Amino acid sequence: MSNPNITLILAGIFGLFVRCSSADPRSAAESKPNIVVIYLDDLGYGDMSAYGAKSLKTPHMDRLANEGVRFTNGYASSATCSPSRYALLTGRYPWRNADAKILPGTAPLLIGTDELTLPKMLKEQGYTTAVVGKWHLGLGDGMVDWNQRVSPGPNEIGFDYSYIMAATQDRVPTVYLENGLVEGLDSTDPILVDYGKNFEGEPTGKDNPELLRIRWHHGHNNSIVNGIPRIGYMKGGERAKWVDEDMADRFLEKSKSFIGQHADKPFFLYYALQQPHVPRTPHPRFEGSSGMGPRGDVILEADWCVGELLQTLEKEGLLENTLVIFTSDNGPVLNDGYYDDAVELLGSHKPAGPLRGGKYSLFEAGTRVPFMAYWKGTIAPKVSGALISQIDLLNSLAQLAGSEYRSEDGEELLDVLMGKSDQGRETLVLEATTRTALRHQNWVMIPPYKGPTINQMVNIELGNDGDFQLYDLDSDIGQQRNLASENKAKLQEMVTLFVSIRGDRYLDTEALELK
Ligand code: NG6
Ligand code: CA
Repeated sequence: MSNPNITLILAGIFGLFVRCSSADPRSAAESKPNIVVIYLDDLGYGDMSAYGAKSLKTPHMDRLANEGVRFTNGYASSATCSPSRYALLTGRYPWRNADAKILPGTAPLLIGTDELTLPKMLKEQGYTTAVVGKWHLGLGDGMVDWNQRVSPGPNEIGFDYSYIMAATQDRVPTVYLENGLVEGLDSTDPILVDYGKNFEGEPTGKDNPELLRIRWHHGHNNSIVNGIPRIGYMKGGERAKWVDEDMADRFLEKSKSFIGQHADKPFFLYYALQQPHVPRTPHPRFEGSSGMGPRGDVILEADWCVGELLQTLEKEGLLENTLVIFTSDNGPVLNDGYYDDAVELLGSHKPAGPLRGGKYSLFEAGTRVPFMAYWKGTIAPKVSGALISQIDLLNSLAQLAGSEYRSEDGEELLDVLMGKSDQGRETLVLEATTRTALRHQNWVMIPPYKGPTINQMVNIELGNDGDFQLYDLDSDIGQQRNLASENKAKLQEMVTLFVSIRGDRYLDTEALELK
């Protein structure tokens, strides 16, 4: 054995052996389940039949709910979109980031390229990662030239593949970006975007009502694209503009092909559907399908998309090796700025179910949303009352993927997600448009907030009150009985806990002093 060549060869063979065994991150990764997060936009707690809707039938979403774990205390971290998405991807409370508010289409990327993210964590564990759908987390540095590659964006915070709309369906630019490049861009017709002022000679929703096929109710009166007035001004990019009615099919197609291309290795797909956010533009196949107008129709369209996605997983033989999580970024709203009959044709449907409030609200309907975990053959059907937030997904999925990364605010709730434990969170800070409240066990405390009690435009109770509010959700899920003056001891306990989490910045504000 003194021959140095033989020693080298043996060392090489031994090295190969070690690499092929459990130390090889690739082979370890290959046994990991795929992860799909299906994220709806403004779907309410009561919008699915599995959560009690009677006049909407959502069989595909229901399949996830009825054959998986259906959470009754599952929360988005905020009652609006960008903050919830920020928390979903970083595991951090959005109120820690002062910029985590509803973003214009020109906002810079909200997540630092050096921050820990869900896709980054999974990528390190051997996953191929993709986001398809609504982004709304800002792009670039705030001075984006839409005619060049837009960066940093999803690809710079951990996604191998991205196919997104930059902000929302009601905000410009109304184009898709694939890996940072506007799809279908014609260099002779460059895209210009401005949220401050219009481009000379361009029609607007405000001044050109004759060009509109959907009328605006509040806001949404800037540039007109496809006969729909939007938020923000845009010029150029004619060929690249999306067709609103095709958006659902487009996102589905991209998701399916990503799955098809990565069926043999672990993947993470963040499928962020645009429904039922405004403007509600169902494909003609779904027009009139709900009898509830466009809002109901796009929920049925989204349900169909979920069915198609599941069928793709099934066809690829992946259903038994894929954890599917389904949830929504915030609660429901009917009139969110367009005349689309959402209020008029609602009938007896209750988008928030038994909950009070809606999108933008600190009451429960703002953040408590449908939340399900489905994994054929691994997760047994169950209804779980455990308290869980989207903020916990990063840490819980890190447990699943074998990563040691943990975010600051998330908890490790893999067993809860898998239906093996009912020990969810004890405490959760709720957020709505930068206001915060506290849920602890079955109690909710909302500190005093000035400001309107109702947003008259959307007709939603915001949760504001000059006094403290305290609710016992066990006996009063609809938050009808404020127990703050009756149960001072519990109120004090909740305020103390709230301040211990939110820091002492509220301690010296008059509003938070107990009366
Ligand atoms: C609001 C818009 C609303 C919606 C929301 C964002 C107006 C008057 N209202 O400012 O229509 O776009 O922002 O929704 O412009 S979210 O789900 O993306 O948070
Ligand atoms: Ca939303």
